[in-house]
Amino acid sequence: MKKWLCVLLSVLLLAGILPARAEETDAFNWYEIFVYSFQDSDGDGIGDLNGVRQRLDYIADMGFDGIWLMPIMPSPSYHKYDVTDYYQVDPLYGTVDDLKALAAECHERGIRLILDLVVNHSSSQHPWFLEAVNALRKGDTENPYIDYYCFSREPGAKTVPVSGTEWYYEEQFSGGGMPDLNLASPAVLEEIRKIMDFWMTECGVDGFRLDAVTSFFAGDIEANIQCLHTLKEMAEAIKSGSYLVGEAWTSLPEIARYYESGADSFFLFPASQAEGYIAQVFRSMKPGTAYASYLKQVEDALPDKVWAPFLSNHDTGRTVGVMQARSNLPKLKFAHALLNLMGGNTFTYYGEEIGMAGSGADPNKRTAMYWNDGDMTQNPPGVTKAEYPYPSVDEQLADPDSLLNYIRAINLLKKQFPAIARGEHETVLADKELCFLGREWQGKTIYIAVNFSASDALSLTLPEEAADASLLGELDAAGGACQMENGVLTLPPYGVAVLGNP
Ligand SMILES: [Ca+2]
Ligand SMILES: [Ca+2]
Repeated sequence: MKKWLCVLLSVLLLAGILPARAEETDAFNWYEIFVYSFQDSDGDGIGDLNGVRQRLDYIADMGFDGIWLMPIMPSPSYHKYDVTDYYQVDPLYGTVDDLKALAAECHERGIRLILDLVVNHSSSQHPWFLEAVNALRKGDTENPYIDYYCFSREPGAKTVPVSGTEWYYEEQFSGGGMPDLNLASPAVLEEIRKIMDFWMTECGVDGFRLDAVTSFFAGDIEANIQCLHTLKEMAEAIKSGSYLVGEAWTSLPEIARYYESGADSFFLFPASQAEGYIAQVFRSMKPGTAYASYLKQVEDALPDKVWAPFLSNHDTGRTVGVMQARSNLPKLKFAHALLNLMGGNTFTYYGEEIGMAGSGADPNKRTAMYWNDGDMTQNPPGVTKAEYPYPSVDEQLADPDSLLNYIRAINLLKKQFPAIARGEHETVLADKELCFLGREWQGKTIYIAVNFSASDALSLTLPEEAADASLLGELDAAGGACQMENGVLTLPPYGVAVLGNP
């Protein structure tokens, strides 16, 4: 670049006219996609990578700035959490070139793209495993692939016999088709490094969602943390600013320990599902106090960390059921607001933005995206129930009061005020049905006021530190509007106000 242009750009950056590079690549509104059920591009009825690419304008317009694709590598299963080739795209979904094109078009829209990386186990059809088993059957215990898996001569609680031998192999996830990889093996770690290098360097992806990290070394959290530390170092050496988010399906104190690995984020499981923070807030007699208390617990456990809250994912019941909100649109909207106002990197599972239902058997949680009655994929095998309590994407796009447009407004508000996602949290006031929260970021504080009442407007005199703040944005889940008069803020039922000095 010409020197004068560098100087000009630096001046513009300093003057705040151009966004800083770090902000450009930062993403906090993530969207989880099950490719099979999202969008078909070639008429076979099954979603594919080119289908995702066709929907990028929709995803970007919704204010999502990150995409997590559930597994796309070749696999004998419909869910693809058992990989047979770590360097290919399953032909059902397309090709490696399709993935490259998708990554490039994501980046054109300022969207980061991460892939599901499943390395706790492979498929039992993976050539590594086939060769290892073959060698054991021949009595060739020197074969290097034997060390890729956890073989032993002793049966255990999570072992499967290797037929025709006296050996067993470890398998944390039942069924006989997903042997656990030996992550203590330097050769396996080097394989994982090469796999990450391929997808990030060759294909342009920005990082990975790491599946099942608590099972890496089952029951040994220290070993899991060490392994994740190694993976993060590898990822960072391949691509500076890579993003790794781990699936540690466990308690808050254990999740806090996992951050010692240096991996960027871990999903905040305690916020999700029927017993999680958000659902508990709705059950509480003092929802304002309860919400502030959960936020403080998270902040105290994970200081300066980027947590990754979500309401539902492909393994859990969908939010509309969890919140019992099939005929309570304001409640469903407000649940999504409370999730997003937690800060960090929020993950929204596809279809949540239109209130899709799904519970029970896994396939029922992974049904076809409801774009409109004429434009849907087929459902994955095993679906016994596909329910859509709320209208299609196309109908909700046209309705300013829809759930979809409410979630879009949340995402855009967060992009407008990064302090919501990135700021340091402070509870200024927490009352039975009111919260007044501060978020300090880059030397400025914004305030978030929340009315937890489903039926009543509530007023509060702005606390002293926020006395000069003006209303910058709002979210009204139940209709109505926020009002500011003589330092008194009035919030409609389920109302959220963002205040500060512009
Ligand atoms: Ca297709
Ligand atoms: Ca394991």
